[in-house]
Amino acid sequence: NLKLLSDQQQALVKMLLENGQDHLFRDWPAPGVDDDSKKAFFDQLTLLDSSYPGGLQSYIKNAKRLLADSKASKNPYDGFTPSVPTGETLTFGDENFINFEETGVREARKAAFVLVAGGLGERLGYSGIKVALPAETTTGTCFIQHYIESILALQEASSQGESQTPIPLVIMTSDDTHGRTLELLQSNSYFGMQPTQVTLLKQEKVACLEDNDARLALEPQNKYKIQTKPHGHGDVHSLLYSSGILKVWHDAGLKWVLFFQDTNGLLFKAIPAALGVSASKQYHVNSLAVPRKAKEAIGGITRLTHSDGRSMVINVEYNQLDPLLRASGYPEGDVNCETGFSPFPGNINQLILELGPYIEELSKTGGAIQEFVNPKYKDASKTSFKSSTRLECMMQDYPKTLPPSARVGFTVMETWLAYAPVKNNAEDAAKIPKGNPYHSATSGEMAIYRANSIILKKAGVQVAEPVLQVFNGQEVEVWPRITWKPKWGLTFSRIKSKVSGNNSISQRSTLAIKGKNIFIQNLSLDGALIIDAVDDAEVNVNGSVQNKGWILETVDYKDTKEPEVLRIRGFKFNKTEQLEKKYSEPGKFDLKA
Ligand code: UGB
Repeated sequence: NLKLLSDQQQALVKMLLENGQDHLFRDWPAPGVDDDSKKAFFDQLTLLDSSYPGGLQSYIKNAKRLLADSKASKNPYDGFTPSVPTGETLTFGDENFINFEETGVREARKAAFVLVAGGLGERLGYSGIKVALPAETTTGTCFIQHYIESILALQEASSQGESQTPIPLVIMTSDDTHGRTLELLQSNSYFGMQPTQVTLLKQEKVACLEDNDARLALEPQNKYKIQTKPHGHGDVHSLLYSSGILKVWHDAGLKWVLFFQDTNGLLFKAIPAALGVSASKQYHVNSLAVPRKAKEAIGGITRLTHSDGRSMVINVEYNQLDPLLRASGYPEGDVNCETGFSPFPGNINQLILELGPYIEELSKTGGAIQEFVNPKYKDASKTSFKSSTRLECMMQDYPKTLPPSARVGFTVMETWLAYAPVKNNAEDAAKIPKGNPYHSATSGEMAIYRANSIILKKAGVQVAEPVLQVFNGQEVEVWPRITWKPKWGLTFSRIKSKVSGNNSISQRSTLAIKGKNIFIQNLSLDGALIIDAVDDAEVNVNGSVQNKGWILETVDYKDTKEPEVLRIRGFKFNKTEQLEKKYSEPGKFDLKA
């Protein structure tokens, strides 16, 4: 049979046989039978081999080592002592914050963005891809549109009047998300980006393992197919490296790579300042973080110091942080300190890497990230698994291989400003104890209104206090439904420059600002106001707007008559009455209500 194979495939088979994988070929019929299936099998092997740094041989070797460590209950943090790291803590709107924002905007012309969007979001249980989900339903803007418009706004602001250089965006997809992501972009003209500005890199799954000897697992009903599962968001590093795009960016003079996740509608409010911190502190790695309640299900940024002298600032996943602390002289584990928060800031998986040192590191590692394995054993003997397992890796583990000379820092931002992901379905979110973040579509949308309201308050607008309401069993603050396009309010100083005089917004109001040069001057809003304008139109808004507005109504997540995007958030807007103005021509206009 081997004669039918290419040299590369022959070498692969030989390697597999030498590495304890003969079971893969054991039940094969004679040559001439099932040849198409056999060919497909070799194609799959070739793909698995080429998409893992070091190939399948490395995968099997790493798996054997990690499975042996797991069987021996070896703690990956053995020898490490955790301590609270020091980093930059920012307060929105103060002078320091504004300075960092301005630096960040200038640096953005040397930035590239990488969105990891290969995850299906099992916890959320939404039937579509997560980036297609509306971040808020006042305008219906989906996450990917919001992200792209934010990057375009940064691109414009950073060009400072000169011709704009496109900021590149890479989106990591997977088989689960690739087709639908591409289609969403194409059918919406890339939401205003040039198609060449966007690169989709698809991560491949990795082979499943059926036992402690790292034997690759076959599909139960198909002996010509290896079972595969996602390897995790850590794949982004090897994909970027092998695609060659990092070198292209470096040659083009770029300096920063910003990684972000699929459903955080607040993130870009934190990006300019965080990039400013990276540039000012010359951080090779800057992780964005938020204050974190002890035991909250997000990783904690921790300094780990090894008895051999090694030291690193790294994310420790929440399920490992508590046991690590207990084993290291903190008998109570992960507990809140006098601030009411854990002293270990919460990782929001937003990383800013300096491109030069990043490429240097990846050329040593090929982008391989320290992995872990999490087998579900049948019993305490740990000799067999309930179901097959696989190796996994996380993008935030990148600093683990860095030399001690690397400048690894972090930036803590207020949660209301920076972090409101949509990860949990309604039922699970409702079980989260009050006071802890729900991380649901409900809380994610309400967080956007809260952030925008707080920002406008800080800019001098009288914004009514929120009311508490329960949707899908989750109690949330309901602020006026204020939204704006990123090009209107990219940074606090830009927002302040657009707001003047005496302005007030009542709690039941809706305000959607869809244009760039819309100036809010002496507006009293009690109802709904929607303003759209082309970039060359300058609109001055004043007067009193009073109408029935958009009424917030509850939706039961079990009510299948309602669309899924509304059911998962538990509310919808009854658009009863609004003042809606659209300015499609350039010029100077007064909107006098
Ligand atoms: N993702 C991929 O692109 N590929 C994959 O194979 C898997 C995921 P989850 P997770 O912000 O609260 C992370 O599933 O992994 C993308 C951090 O590890 O939403 O449970 C996926 O599309 C944790 O430290 O999160 O937890 C999504 O965009 C904490 O910070 C992203 O990766 C936590 O996020 C994250 O995937 C958090």
